[in-house]
Amino acid sequence: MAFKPALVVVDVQEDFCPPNGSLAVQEGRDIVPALNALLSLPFVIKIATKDFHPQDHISFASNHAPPNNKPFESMFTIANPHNPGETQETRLWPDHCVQGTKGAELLPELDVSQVHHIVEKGQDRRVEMYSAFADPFTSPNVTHSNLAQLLHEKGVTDVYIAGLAADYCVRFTALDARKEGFNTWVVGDATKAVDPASLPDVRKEYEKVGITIVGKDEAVQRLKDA
Ligand code: VGL
Ligand code: ZN
Repeated sequence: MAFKPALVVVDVQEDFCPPNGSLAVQEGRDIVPALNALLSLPFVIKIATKDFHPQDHISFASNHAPPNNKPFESMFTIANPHNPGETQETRLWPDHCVQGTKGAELLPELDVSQVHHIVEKGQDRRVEMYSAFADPFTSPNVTHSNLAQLLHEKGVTDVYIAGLAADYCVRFTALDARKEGFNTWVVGDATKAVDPASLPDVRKEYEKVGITIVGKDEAVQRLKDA
């Protein structure tokens, strides 16, 4: 059986990390040593993703009218711009990862010299896009990145996913990797969650679709043995 593994490091950006991130995930910075260990390995392709929003992005609470514009709390129904009958209930956030700002930058301690491609996502102001592959709409899909193409072109069989945040962008990137047909592995101890209490449900979701959570040591060993 061929084993052609890819690594996708999701959204390891200043705005998702202490001490200054607007949407800081607790201990978000602490996963960098694990990520750098993964980045040192001979994956067929290593990709870093960036949440990369325009200032008028629909997911920013600041772009909505009160009273339903509380960051982290308010929900908003986004309609597919091509099909108002298809809707997505989504959470509103503080402004984050705005194109051209410090908050959108990858952490300087992340070993970007090992990264082959950077995939930017969330540029379309009209839709939320947690997944590094595509927005969540299907009838029709509104926008997608070149990630699926990059992975398929390289003949990738297995996708290892780590980074931020375990319950949002890592989760939806993993679900889409599985839908693309890849053996999908989430490196659990190289992620952190916005809401750690949600992780049992995320694990159940992974189990249902055949995504496996692995430890970083296990992932490192698999790559070394390959
Ligand atoms: C993310 C919330 C909003 C993430 C991105 O990278 O997990 N979370 N935008
Ligand atoms: Zn975002």
